[in-house]
Amino acid sequence: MNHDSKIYVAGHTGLVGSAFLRKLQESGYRHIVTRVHCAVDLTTQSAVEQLFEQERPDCVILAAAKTGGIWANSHHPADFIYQNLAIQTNVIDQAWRSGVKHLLFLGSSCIYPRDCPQPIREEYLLSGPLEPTNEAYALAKIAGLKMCEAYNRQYGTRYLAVMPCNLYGPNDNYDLESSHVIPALIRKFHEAKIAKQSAVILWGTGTPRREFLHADDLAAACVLLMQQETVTAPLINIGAGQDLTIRELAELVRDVVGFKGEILLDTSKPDGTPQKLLNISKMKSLGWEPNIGLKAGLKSTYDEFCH
Ligand code: GFB
Repeated sequence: MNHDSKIYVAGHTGLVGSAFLRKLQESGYRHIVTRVHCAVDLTTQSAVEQLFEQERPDCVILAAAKTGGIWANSHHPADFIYQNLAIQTNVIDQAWRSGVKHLLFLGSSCIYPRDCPQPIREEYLLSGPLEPTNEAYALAKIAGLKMCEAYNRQYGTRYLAVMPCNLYGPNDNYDLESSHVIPALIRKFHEAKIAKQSAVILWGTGTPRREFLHADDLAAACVLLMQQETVTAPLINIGAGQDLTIRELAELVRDVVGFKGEILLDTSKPDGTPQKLLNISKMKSLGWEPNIGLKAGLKSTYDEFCH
């Protein structure tokens, strides 16, 4: 990938895709192609075919996906498996058909078995059962990774599949039913502060551990990967290198927002997987490391939420 490459960023309005746009523009990439969802429905094969015929990109960043937090995943598994399989199948296959050599597919750390050893190495893929709350989404993402591997093997493409830990940052989804935990907590603590409530309710036991990376750190890692053509093994973990409990996260968000009340637990809500800390030594061996600490990242994300 060079500065003259035509790069199609699928999903550019979301948390991850918008971070890619910022990073690519700041790094001097001039030919970026995007389409809003209402212009091209990526679940429709003919629409994707037409887009590739019109634009003929050199590289593709596949950040378009049906995503959501624990509640959305466990209540809408059909949407998660169908939409993700359709989007990625259409985009990956059409990329190959139109001669795209470089593609980067965004997966998720939930592809790994629920109870695998920590920190999770890439080799642990398919070594045990998945976490039930997000099995449908995880299976779609595993299929996307396997599709990249298969096209590389059969057609000599260089399609990479990165597996990030939980992400946060600008342009996240703040809907309390479908969001991930960080945007949910920012919103809950903010609204509780404004309404002078005495407590905020946290789902689950607060004991699960999660690893959080700012979307800008993810985009920087991925652009580096796309530039380093020596990397050919498609599966690569990208994470912060450390995790914390949901209770500790809630205390951090409470402090950032400036809420003075209590944190209560709703243990009727699911915890999900107990821990999913990624081993990021492959990515670090390329000279990358995360730059945005969790507290600083939460502060800037809260500022963006307020404006
Ligand atoms: O971020 P989250 O929804 O997703 O939840 P997962 C992380 C943890 O935070 C869970 C707890 O243990 C939740 O029970 N939590 C506490 C809350 N309060 C809240 C709240 O108000 N909202 C939310 N959403 N959670 C998703 C997967 O798993 O993460 C996807 O379902 C994907 O497949 C994604 O991998 C990154 O980390 O549990």
